[in-house]
Amino acid sequence: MLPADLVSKASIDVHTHIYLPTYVEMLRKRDSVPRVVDRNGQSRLLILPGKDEEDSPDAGRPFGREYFDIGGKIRFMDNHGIAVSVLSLANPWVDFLPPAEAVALSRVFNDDMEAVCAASGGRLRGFGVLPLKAPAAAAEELARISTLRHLRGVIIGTSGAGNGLHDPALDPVWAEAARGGHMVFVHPHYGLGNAAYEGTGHALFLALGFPFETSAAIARLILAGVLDRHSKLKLLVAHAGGTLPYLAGRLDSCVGTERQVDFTLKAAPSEYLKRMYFDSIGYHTPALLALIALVGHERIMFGTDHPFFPPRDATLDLATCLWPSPQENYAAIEGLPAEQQQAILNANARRIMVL
Ligand code: 5CU
Repeated sequence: MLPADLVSKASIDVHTHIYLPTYVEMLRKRDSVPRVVDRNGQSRLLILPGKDEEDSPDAGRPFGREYFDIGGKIRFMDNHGIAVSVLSLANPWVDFLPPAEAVALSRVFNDDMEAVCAASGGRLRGFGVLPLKAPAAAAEELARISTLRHLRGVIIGTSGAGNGLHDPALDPVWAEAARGGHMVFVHPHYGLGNAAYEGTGHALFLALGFPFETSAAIARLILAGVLDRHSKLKLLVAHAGGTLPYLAGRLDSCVGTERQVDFTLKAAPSEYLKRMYFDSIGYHTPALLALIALVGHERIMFGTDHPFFPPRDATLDLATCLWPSPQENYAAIEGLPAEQQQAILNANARRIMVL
């Protein structure tokens, strides 16, 4: 249960990241992406695919305290009206590590996340991470996570064991997630269609590549029958469902008329989307209206994506200023009826994430 003073009106943020100190230590020791490097007196974070090939001192982005400082996270929450955050390790989690290392470090990061949340006076809960390249060990770790009192499920990327979320090798993970009622937060990292974004910095990779990646991964998971085999699986889909709320009808139509492949699904693809959960990170009321029209407002929970998308103005004090990106997300929610706003900002997360 949340402390009574946190229950009322303030928001609950289910999409907010941190690089835990042990994770940063690992990134600093690496000599290929993902890594943290010191250049021209500044730490820079290189996580996205291809950043090692960028021959520029400006590759990646400035790596400030906002990426790893828990005190800063709490101050950000206070400044932006957030009572409780469900914290997740930021991408690329343990996806890039060899399986044995991923297994060992997942345990370390999950224990660290539990400790950080336990010490937060009720302000933080967390998602764990899974070594998906070792599916049997990942299922075991998921079962162990349910013994960590402040964790509420796991965050995963779209690569799975290396072949996507539609890979049958992941069935032990889905089975344990469904059995234990663990929320699985599906988040992009790799981008899709990246060759088309050359020369646009991070802008189109994040604006288009991220949501395309999520959309394709979730669509393939549905078409592979994962939700027919594991009907109790709880999935939280990042960034307001990517493009799926807009394309759901087209997805149903194209799958329904396909002649070369018989998907033998029990329902139309959009019916499975209606069983999933979504954050509210759409930056635009019409995007949220499309999501609500598809799944109802009861399945949508507020998110900020902090500490990504900091203000551009380098003279601002990030610890005290208002960040435009969460403000844009609040503004999009303000375009909805009052009762839906309250549900998305607070009540849905309390119910769905058992806070
Ligand atoms: O700006 C970015 O690169 C990112 C990222 O890597 N992960 C995320 O969740 N949001 C933005």
